[in-house]
Amino acid sequence: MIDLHFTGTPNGQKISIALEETGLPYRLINYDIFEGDHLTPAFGRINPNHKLPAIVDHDPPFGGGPHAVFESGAILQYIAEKTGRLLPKDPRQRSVALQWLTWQVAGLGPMGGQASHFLRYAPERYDYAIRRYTLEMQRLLTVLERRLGEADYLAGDEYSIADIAVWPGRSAAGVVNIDIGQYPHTHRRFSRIGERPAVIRGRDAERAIPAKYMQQQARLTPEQWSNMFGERMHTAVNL
Ligand SMILES: N[C@@H](CCC(=O)N[C@@H](CS)C(=O)NCC(=O)O)C(=O)O
Repeated sequence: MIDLHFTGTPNGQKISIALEETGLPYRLINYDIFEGDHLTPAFGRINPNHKLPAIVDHDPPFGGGPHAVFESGAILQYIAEKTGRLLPKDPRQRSVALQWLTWQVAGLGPMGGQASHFLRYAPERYDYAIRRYTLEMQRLLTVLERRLGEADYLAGDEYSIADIAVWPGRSAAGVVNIDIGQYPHTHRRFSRIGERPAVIRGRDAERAIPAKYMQQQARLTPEQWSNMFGERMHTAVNL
């Protein structure tokens, strides 16, 4: 059994989708990050970085007791290696899959996060930051569009953890004023992925993104802001 420490965001849905896709049994443990559920010392022992998602595998393939994994890219790779699925066996395609996975977790994800922060959460308006991160996101989406214009999936012929890493972000694009419809290959490939039963289950019910995380202009109390970006988040790593 795997414990999935989760909040309903694109990063969280990457893992619920991968678990649904592979059929590994898991228990969903839902956190409210506005309320600071992720700042406890107990969660810090699972993820020293105090961010979601994280998993604890109570039956890791290498034995030795429960194993915790944090960072969505590392979790996806762990699930793929544990099950022998969602990563091509062919070494060349496997390398391509890991390149796109890394591109998402190191590029598209963080740039989208910063665009979202400056557009939706910053207490003041910083035009330079909004322009910088929005333009960088558009550039990255153009890179994605070119790839999906030449291949069915990011790794080539096979659906992999690279697609699972990229796909959930499409729901967040709207909140940073980006219309995925402007990227026709991406839109077409994403629509097909969205029809997969495991993808539908992986973002259903308690795995859905709560409306309060999707507000165009987030309204947080001072305590909620502190949990996400301020003193409470910063002191949690010292507890
Ligand atoms: N690089 C991390 C990012 C994790 C992350 O930023 N998680 C967000 C939710 S999507 C979070 O926990 N935010 C809570 C906070 O920053 O206080 C990953 O890919 O797992």
